[in-house]
Amino acid sequence: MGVREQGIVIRTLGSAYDVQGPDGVVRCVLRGRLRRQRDGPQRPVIGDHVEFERVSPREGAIVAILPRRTALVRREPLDPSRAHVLAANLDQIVAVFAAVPEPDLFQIDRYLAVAEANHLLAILCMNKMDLVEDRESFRARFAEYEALGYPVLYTSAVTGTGLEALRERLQGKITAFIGPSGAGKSSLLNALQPGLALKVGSINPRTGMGRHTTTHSELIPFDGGYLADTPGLRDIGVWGIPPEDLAVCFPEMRPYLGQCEFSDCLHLEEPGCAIRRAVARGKIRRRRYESYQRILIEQQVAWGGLHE
Ligand SMILES: Nc1nc2c(ncn2[C@@H]2O[C@H](COP(=O)(O)OP(=O)(O)OP(=O)(O)O)[C@@H](O)[C@H]2O)c(=O)[nH]1
Ligand SMILES: [Mg+2]
Ligand SMILES: [Zn+2]
Repeated sequence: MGVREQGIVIRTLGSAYDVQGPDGVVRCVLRGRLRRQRDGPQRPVIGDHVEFERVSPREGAIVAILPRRTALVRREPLDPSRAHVLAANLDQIVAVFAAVPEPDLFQIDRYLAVAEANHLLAILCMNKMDLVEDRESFRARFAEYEALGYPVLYTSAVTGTGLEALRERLQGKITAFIGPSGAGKSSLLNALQPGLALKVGSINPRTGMGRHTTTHSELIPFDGGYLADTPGLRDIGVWGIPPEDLAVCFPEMRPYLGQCEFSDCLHLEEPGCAIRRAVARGKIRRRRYESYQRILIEQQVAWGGLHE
């Protein structure tokens, strides 16, 4: 047995992992038991604190993953009954969307719900503001998220608009940039950290979508913390919380929880539902409630109808 050292996984490269050790980066493979369950929940992800043993000055093997303080987990799109851990030990996420074409609010709600389900702070970032003509009315459409307590930042990686406000939120924190392909996550990181030179992709002119340029997650030391660039997600789903707890992921619903006639109310068709009453009275936005319903239904489909 060699000497065990500790480090943090900063890059995942298929079967290899770059671990920031006490004296620099060590490229590691997985050893033994960890290797056999490489695709399971115990696969190292960026942000993981690990124990490793060196085989040469710059090469080693990960022998253990230390307990995770937090994990950003989403449902696996191809196998919704499985979890996919994107990053460990994060403090917060920045959910990046392109302002043009205008983002789908239901999609934004899903990202926010995933952050809430993982106990992570969420910041919304509307990027490509240089392409927006009427900025004032654009901003007005996202004011509802500020009212819910989510900071909303308006940025341009091209002109530098909003980067100072973004930078302030990142200081000393471990932050993952997540969002659809082509939203400009890598571009924003490049703009924040000159010299970084992360690869940036083109947009498919027909679909307006990105081309999945970033293929590996990476942690970049930044201002006393770390930034994580991540590959664009085709979709994101809430994982790991039972359907009856989904309403907790909607901050505006929390004041009404525990007030429904039935204690196991899912706030759908049940009589005496305090959430639906709040929607009817305009205390909860109908669109957000619809988001709740959609996510709940997806969750139930994913779990094969948990409540049948
Ligand atoms: N006009 C404009 N274009 C931008 C901005 N930010 C990024 N882009 C462009 O959008 C395209 C995609 O940018 P990326 O940074 O690769 O997007 P990404 O979110 O990292 O995409 P994936 O790695 O595929 O997930 C590139 O052509 C960028 O030049 C912006 O603020 N304004
Ligand atoms: Mg990228
Ligand atoms: Zn209810």
